[in-house]
Amino acid sequence: MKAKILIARAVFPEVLERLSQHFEVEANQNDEPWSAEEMARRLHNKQGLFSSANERISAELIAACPQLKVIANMAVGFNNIDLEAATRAGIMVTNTPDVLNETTADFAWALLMAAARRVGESERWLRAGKWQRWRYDTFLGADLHGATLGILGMGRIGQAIARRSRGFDMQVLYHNRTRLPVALEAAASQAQYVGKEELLRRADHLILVLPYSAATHHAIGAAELALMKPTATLVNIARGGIVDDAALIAALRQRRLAAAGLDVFENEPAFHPDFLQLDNAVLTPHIGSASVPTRHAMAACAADNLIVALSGQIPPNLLNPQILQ
Ligand code: 8YV
Repeated sequence: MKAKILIARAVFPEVLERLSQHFEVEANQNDEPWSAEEMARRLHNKQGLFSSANERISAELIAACPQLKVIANMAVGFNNIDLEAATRAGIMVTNTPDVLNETTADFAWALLMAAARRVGESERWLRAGKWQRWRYDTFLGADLHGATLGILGMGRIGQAIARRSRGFDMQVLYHNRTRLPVALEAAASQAQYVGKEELLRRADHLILVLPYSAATHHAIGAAELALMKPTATLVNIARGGIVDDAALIAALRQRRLAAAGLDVFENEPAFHPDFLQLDNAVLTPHIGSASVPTRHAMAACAADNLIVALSGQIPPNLLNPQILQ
């Protein structure tokens, strides 16, 4: 008898087809928003869940689904899942690391360049028909080449971002929970480990790539923003909640910070409306991993994890191996 799975969100047709060969599937190809109750009702007789990072998999939901064995999250981040509750319930949880490193690093650079060189703002101005004549001081921005790049959170995506800085002759500083081995620092464009305060003070451009947890909530708030250079650019491609958005809006409005490139927001997609008033913020709707090959790779990776785990084997990207003991 085939195991039963729930796919919480719309997926590529080939993923649905592949999963249907292995499982009895309840899908959501219309991408309907489900309340927590609806999710619990649909999941309670299922052994597997294919989720995105947008579904809250709480301890209550887990308790309401005693047959659940595997949660395969199609994201590298898994702060949407109560991992401890899943582990206590003996549920395997998997994510999709590595396949998105390079694409997400590319996008961090896209946001950094757009924010520092005022691409969004100048394009809106051009489209509004305001380009009448050249002026020496039109849309002057900050240079990237030769500048100091700060990276907060130096995991695999952070290192991929650092590698790209070579072409811009940048000095790379980073802060992380733990210092990288020297060989990895060398590969990451000779990145230099510094304390968080020093990073904030010295970076000409700062990119946030750390995972979200209670410990990193508002890691960048008013006090941290006050340490940054007024000419600096801040980029967040990690998670909403790492930055105190109200404090960032105040800093951008008062030009205590030159610019920001933001792909993630507190309470997204219902982000703080005041961002829309800020010309010096480049805003994108959480698309860091959204290239055609990478989204296909992420979906295939999550499907692999689910198929392997429900066949009784250890899936490649198991986040809670302690449940195997
Ligand atoms: C996902 C992400 O697209 O992988 C992550 O952690 O933030 C993105 O790549 C998004 O979370 C949807 O699952």
